[in-house]
Parts: sequence; structure tokens; C-alpha cells
Amino acid sequence: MKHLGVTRSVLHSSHAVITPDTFVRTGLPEWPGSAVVLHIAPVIGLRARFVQYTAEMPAGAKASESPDGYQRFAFVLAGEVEASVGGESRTLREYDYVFLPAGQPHTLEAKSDARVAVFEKPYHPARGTASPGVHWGNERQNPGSPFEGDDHLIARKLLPDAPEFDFMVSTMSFAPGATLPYTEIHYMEHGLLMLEGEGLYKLQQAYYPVSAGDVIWMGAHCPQWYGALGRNWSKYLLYKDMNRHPLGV
Ligand code: UGY
Ligand code: MN
Repeated sequence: MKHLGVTRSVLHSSHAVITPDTFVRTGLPEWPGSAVVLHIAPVIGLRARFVQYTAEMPAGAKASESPDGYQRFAFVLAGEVEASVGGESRTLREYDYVFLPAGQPHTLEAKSDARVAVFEKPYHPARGTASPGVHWGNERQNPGSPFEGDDHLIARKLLPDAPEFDFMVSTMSFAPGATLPYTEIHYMEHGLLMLEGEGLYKLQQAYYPVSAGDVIWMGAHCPQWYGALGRNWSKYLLYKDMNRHPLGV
């Protein structure tokens, strides 16, 4: 609702809820021709250690790797995108994704109008651990597993759960009425994109109504809980840093 400036978007020091009516489009040199909605960046409370954005690509637009060598996770929300990396090209459609390691040259070319959800982060190597390679997948082909034993809440890890990765992207799917089992507090931070459905997100002490298209930033230690409402399952895409000592990053 835009009337008189009313919106569900909020920004606090520990979290932000950012709804599509407040999105502002900008450009990035490595995404020529695309509109970029930079949802989450370190300038939020000066604490986010990653960026999350949506690239809106008209057919023919072509992106290249981050000039700063950041790792990139690209998840296609709509349309067709040809990803080319290391001599291999694949056409990515809805819910296909690719993980591109730090410094890895690549291109992402829109074969139709397309929207891509992107997470980027500087890579923190762990001593004695190899760096991760390119990883491809499709969210819908991942059977997932019940989260903490609840078969009405399915978690799908989209990257290998392995020490070379310093972040994870997963989806969490909730049957109507399903909830996270308890309010979580953890040192890792989250970037979240609501993909489907609606519910209530509790952040700190406030309960926020959220629905498909909304973005949430949860800073380190932000108390968090979600309960699904509506008639259909809800699903969100979730970034989380992991596998590194918090004093080392
Ligand atoms: O595993 C997690 O951190 C996840 N359950 N958090 C969340 O959904 N907010
Ligand atoms: Mn969490």
C-alpha cells in the first residue's frame, strides 16, 4: 500500500523487512542492461557481510563475474538464463541455480526476460580445506528433509554441506500452520527472499506479516521465528554464513 507512505517495510539495527512496493532499481557495471534491486548490503546497519539482490534482465542482457572476485550464487526466479563457466554452458529456468566460486570468470545471459536472485560474499578460506568448485542444481529436484523431525516443514540444502563452503543457501517450505520449532538465535546472519505463500515472521519482539516477494535481513543473533498462514505451503530462499569461526571473518 503506497497511499500516504504506508508500507510494511522496516529497518532496525538487527533486522529489516523490505517489501516490493519500496524496491528501488539501480545498475551495476557487471550487469549492463539489467535493473538491479540491491536488497541487502553492508551499509544496512554496517553489519551485513554479504549482499543480496534481484537482477531484472531484459532478453539479451549479459552479466559477468563480480569484478571484486566475490563468490556468487544465482537462482533463477523467472525466464531463461544461459550460464557459461569453465567452458560449460547450461540454460537455467525457474528454480535452477548455479554457485560460482570466488574469482571464477563466467557469464549469465538472459535468453528471455528473466529475474535472478543473487547472493554474493567474499570467500574466507579455511586452513587445510580446498576451495569449492562450481555447483549446479534445481530446487524442485531436491527431495529435502523434515526440519527437526517435522514433516510439515521441509528444508532443502541447495549447496553441499561441506567445510569448503563458507555459506549455505537453502529453501524452507512450510505447510499452512507449520512453524519453526522455536525462536532461533544464532551468530550467523540470514538473507531471505519469500518465494511462495505468506505467514508471520517474528524478528526480535515484533511479528511481521510477510508474503511472496518480500525480503528479510536478519543480523547476527537476531531472534527469529516463522509461522505459515494461508491455504498453501509457503517457501523461502535463505542465505546463511557457515563453517567459519566468528572471530575469523
Ligand atoms: O537453520 C536456520 O537457521 C533456519 N531455520 N532459520 C530460519 O529459517 N530463519
Ligand atoms: Mn536461522
